[in-house]
Amino acid sequence: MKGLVTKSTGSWYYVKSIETGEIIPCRVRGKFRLQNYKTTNPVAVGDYVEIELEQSKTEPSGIITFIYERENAILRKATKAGATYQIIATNLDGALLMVTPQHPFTPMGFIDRFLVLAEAYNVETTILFHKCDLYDEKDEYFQLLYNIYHQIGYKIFLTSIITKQGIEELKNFIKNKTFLLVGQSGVGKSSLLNTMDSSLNLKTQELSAKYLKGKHTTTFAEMHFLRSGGAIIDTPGIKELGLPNFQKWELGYWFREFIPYIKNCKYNNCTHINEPDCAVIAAVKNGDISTQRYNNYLNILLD
Ligand SMILES: Nc1nc2c(ncn2[C@@H]2O[C@H](COP(=O)(O)OP(=O)(O)OP(=O)(O)O)[C@@H](O)[C@H]2O)c(=O)[nH]1
Ligand SMILES: [Zn+2]
Repeated sequence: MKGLVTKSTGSWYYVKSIETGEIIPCRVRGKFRLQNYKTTNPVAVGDYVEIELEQSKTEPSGIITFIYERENAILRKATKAGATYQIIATNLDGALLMVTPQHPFTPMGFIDRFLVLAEAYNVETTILFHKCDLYDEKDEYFQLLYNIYHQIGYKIFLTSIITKQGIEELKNFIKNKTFLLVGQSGVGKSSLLNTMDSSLNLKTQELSAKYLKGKHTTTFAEMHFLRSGGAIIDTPGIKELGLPNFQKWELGYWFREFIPYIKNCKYNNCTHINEPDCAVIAAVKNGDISTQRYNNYLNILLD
């Protein structure tokens, strides 16, 4: 029976039957696990799988026997040094990165790290400037971020659950697609989902001491189906995003506005740090590439 993995809790996977829509808790066969030794989880939310129902049980449950080929996957390093990865989600049409210039402040470093991760896995990111009821369009930091990311071609929505700005447009955008939803703890992920579909009834946290301590109300990645169509994979308050291991010269290709310049660098393995005749550095100097983006490039490169 074919199904879609909608939630994982470590050892159990919740699989939605394609035919009936029923959700069946499933386990993975031990042997199967070993074949995927490089990742901590063999199956992830977003995977299409074949399952066998277990007849003996009174409660329906199943065993995952096969994973269909993935169109894409976003992984993160399970440990900082190690070569083990955790699959966050698979088969994505895109990612929605929630950003709040304030309450909480979203550092540009956080934004760029996620954008690089998504570029590395070939997943298109759309940026949501959320809680837009809390700042006006003249807010300096908002303007800085908006101008930078708009100019380099990221699609942007301004959203608010208070004024409902952007909500209908976003629902239309999501229709028939599956997106990963990402943002710092307290940015409003659960609230936004509840506003797009009140039947979801997700737990939210009030912006209080609770969030200042960095507690998370969400713990496991889970796919939510919106009544208006499409699906969102909510992620546990992702604190750290380990990038995949990469060659130094590769990173520039994940800063999309660097790409047209890279071919004009003198060395074809240029890392754009201090090489002679580097076209990227020249573009930063004459203002064609944002200094902030370039600094974040260096931060990631020299991590
Ligand atoms: N003013 C304003 N507040 C919002 C908006 N969206 C969410 N909030 C508030 O922001 C706080 C955090 O929202 P949550 O939805 O719990 O945030 P979260 O991203 O799911 O947080 P984690 O579960 O920790 O990852 C809550 O107090 C919400 O009421 C908005 O558009 N405007
Ligand atoms: Zn260069």
